[in-house]
Amino acid sequence: MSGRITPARMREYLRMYLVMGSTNCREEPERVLIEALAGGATMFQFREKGEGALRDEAKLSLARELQGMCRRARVPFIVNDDVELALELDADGVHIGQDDESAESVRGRIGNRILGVSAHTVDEARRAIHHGADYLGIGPIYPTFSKSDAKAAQGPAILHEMRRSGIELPMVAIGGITAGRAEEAIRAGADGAAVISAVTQAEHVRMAVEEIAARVRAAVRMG
Ligand code: TZP
Ligand code: MG
Repeated sequence: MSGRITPARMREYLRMYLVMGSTNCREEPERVLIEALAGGATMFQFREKGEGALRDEAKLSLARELQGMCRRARVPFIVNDDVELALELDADGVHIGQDDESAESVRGRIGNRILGVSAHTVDEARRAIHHGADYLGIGPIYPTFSKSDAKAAQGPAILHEMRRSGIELPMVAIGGITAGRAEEAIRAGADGAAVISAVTQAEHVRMAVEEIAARVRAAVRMG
């Protein structure tokens, strides 16, 4: 990529952002991702975390596999909190939380790759922007079972608050997002939905992605 991603392109990539690792999946993660890409996932985050998560060679090998699928679908492949892995794979970007390496330092290491930062308050959002974030992950918006150390759900009001406070960077809502809740998150100010369980635990992954993407796009058009 030459130069930083534009906010307009970033917003499009955030519409239906699938986040997952092997521990989130009921079947092989490769199968889940194939179906999700067929359903129109617009970006993918490899988040290999929690009990039973793969490490070292096994993690690298799964990451490579999933990255290849994303490349073929022309969907950006983002690595959660592992700059070394992202650089080794030449990934499209990195996502970090507030307890990870600082945004400033990660930006210095990844050049123009996409940088996503989780933020829970307006102050955290401002700092992330100052340090070079391309998008913000805001949540948990609703209660979640997919993150063991998740903070309390803040509801869609936090998205409103960010926008009211002048935060204009592309924002994705995360935490308990389902097709039924996607519209509310977009109306509150998010540009897209980041989803783990509503996709990975779905009976029909492709249909789940299609439905969330359609609801998000309808809400974006109405906004
Ligand atoms: N960050 C905030 S909530 C969350 C992360 C990674 C988990 C989202 O998972 P789900 O299953 O979509 O609630
Ligand atoms: Mg993290």
